[in-house]
Amino acid sequence: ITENLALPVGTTLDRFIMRKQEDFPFATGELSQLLRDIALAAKIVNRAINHAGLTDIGGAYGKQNVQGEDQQKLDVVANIRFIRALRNGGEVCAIISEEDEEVIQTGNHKGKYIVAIDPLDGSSNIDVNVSIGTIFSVYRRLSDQGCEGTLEDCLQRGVQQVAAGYIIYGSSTMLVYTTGCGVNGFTYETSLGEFFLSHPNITIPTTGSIYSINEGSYNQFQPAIKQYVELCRERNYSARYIGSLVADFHRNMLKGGIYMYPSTTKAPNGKLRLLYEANALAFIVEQAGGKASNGSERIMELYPTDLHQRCPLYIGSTEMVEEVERLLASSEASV
Ligand code: P6P
Repeated sequence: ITENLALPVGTTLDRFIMRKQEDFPFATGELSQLLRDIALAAKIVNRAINHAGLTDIGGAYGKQNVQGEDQQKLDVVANIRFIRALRNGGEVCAIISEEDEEVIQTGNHKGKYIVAIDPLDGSSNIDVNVSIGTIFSVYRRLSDQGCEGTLEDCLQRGVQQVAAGYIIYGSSTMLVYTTGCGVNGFTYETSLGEFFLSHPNITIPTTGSIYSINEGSYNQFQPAIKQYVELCRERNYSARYIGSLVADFHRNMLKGGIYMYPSTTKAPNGKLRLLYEANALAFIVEQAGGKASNGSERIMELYPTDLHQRCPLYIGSTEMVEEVERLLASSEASV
């Protein structure tokens, strides 16, 4: 497919999707419609987040999700909004959500696609007005149309993704996504209710001087990770850790850097989930020229066995991720 044709900054998301669809001669428009459905839900969630301080929609919901984490009211609202938009859009037969233990069947048995989504990551930051995000992956179903989505449809490797993206609800709200032909960022203009192309062809610098990791867990890190953190300090890198994956990831995408959520003694497989966090960001970062690893393997080649499985995540500028992989490998070798 032709490389990313330069479209003028300021193109609306709708026009951009339509234009890109023309590049795929056999496209029939379902994926385009799915992306529009996600953008619609993003606008609705954005409005709820912006009013959180003024309505009773902030704070804890009073229940825990499948991860045992306290659900925030906005977690529940975001989950409902994205599921409803995807169900009504008709293109998706099944959804995996961080907020639901089981696969969510949409009833769209003719739907060609599966979506894995973290509807609102970092939501504990809402009440303190820190940027948060939505992360999503799109897969083509493996099973025949005409029936429910299967577990096999949902447990696909990241290399099978047909699209992935995130929405960052920050100082401005942006939708950043890829369909495998580069990464493009759209900024939301609330007065018009439109996303406009603002960051065409995002590429991540091959190296950087920003490292994102929760150094509060330093004593739980493997020796190689402690060694890498020491190196960052010696090199006077900037430590930037917001506690909100999408916000840290987005900054590192634009400026260069590495985000790390390693295996710790408390969380041997790390904290982040493969299906609706690591794989989506891995697809995006690779399309932007970066790298995503679990420390020894490419994230997108990991074989999922559980909807909510976790994996260590090292993601960002290629040279930085590769240095961590080398340190981990030599530490393994010396054991
Ligand atoms: P910790 C938020 O809960 C999240 O999933 C990511 O957004 C964030 O980077 C990470 O967890 C923070 O986890 O253990 O450092 O507080």
